[in-house]
Amino acid sequence: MPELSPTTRARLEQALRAQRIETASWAYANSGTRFKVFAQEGVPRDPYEKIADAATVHRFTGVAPTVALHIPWDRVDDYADLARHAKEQGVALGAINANVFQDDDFKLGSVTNPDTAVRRKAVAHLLECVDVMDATGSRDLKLWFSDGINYPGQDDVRARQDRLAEALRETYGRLGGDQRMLLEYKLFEPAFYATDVPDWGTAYAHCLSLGERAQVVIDTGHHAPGTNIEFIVAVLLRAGKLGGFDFNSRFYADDDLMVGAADPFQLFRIMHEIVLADALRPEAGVAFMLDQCHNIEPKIPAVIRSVMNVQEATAKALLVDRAALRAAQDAGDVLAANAVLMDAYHTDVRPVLAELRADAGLDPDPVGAYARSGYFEKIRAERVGGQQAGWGA
Ligand code: RM4
Ligand code: MN
Repeated sequence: MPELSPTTRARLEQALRAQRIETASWAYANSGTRFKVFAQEGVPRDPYEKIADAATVHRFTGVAPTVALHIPWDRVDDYADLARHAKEQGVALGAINANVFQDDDFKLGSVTNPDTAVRRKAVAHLLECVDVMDATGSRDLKLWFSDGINYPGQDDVRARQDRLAEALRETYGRLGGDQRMLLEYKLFEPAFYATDVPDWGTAYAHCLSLGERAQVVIDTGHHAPGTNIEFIVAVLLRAGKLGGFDFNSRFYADDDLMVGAADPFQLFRIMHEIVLADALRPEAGVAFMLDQCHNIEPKIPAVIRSVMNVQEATAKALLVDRAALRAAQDAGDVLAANAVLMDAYHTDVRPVLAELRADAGLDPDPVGAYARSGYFEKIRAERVGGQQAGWGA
């Protein structure tokens, strides 16, 4: 890597120290495909143990101080106690993810179901999630709906949008203080013909009519192949409607693989838009969350690796020479402008990231440090008996 100027190094250091990446409780649990869940040793048996694993990731990376919960997977009797446990472990509870996709009643939809009683049940769950947020001190309610239809004519598409709008409005009205609603979209699956929130445009339209604290969340795995996700990032940032990301990578569908594994260049292009809009700062309100499942690889080191992948893409985006880029763009110099971006992308930022970690009192090699720490041996020995956590599909 070429020697960085002291100003560039300082800029990198400041931005990367401030960056926050939220991990997901379900990433530490057993997961799989509809064909098989391969259980792993040492997997948490309850939300308390998931939080301990998330705290371990934070201990080695220094930039993952919150963990998202999924309700009911992480249901406990006393959420304030869970928040206290998190604090003791050195982390805090992050976004609360609602789950209205695993109940028989929701076969034909949750908040868009034609049956009023089912819709009430779905909304009651969303409101329960806001109660959880009150107890945990979480800022964000993250909503993903599996709702949709499999066959043309199965239900009235516009009526379903009306029902969705009504449910969102009631839930939005229940938010207090600085709590936010993050609405996620997904092209297809489990609904195959028409999903009720299939794309950023639909999510954006609902958020726009709800108000300021309703924002769109981009799950990077939820698009058609070839979708220009960074364009969506730029448009939502411009509109002040980008609430956050669910990061992961995909080769084919919603693969939920480690972020930056399938397409690190795409992750760089996304982070470039973030840096251009000065939206990396936590105050900008863009939540950087991981939404991944580690089906065949060991989970904790996979989450550590994912956090590092986001940091690497961010560091490269921070290295883009913005003055040179602007000059080339203004001059209409297509090749020079593209070269500025590619120069940054091709820079090996791993050495500087290792240095910055060492400066911050961390081990420069988080994956190695985790392996040497004995944490896995400890949880493997301790977590025997009981029921391993899983996502219960
Ligand atoms: C969904 C969506 C949600 C996540 C669940 C596990 O596809 O991405 O964000 O909570 O999966
Ligand atoms: Mn997601």
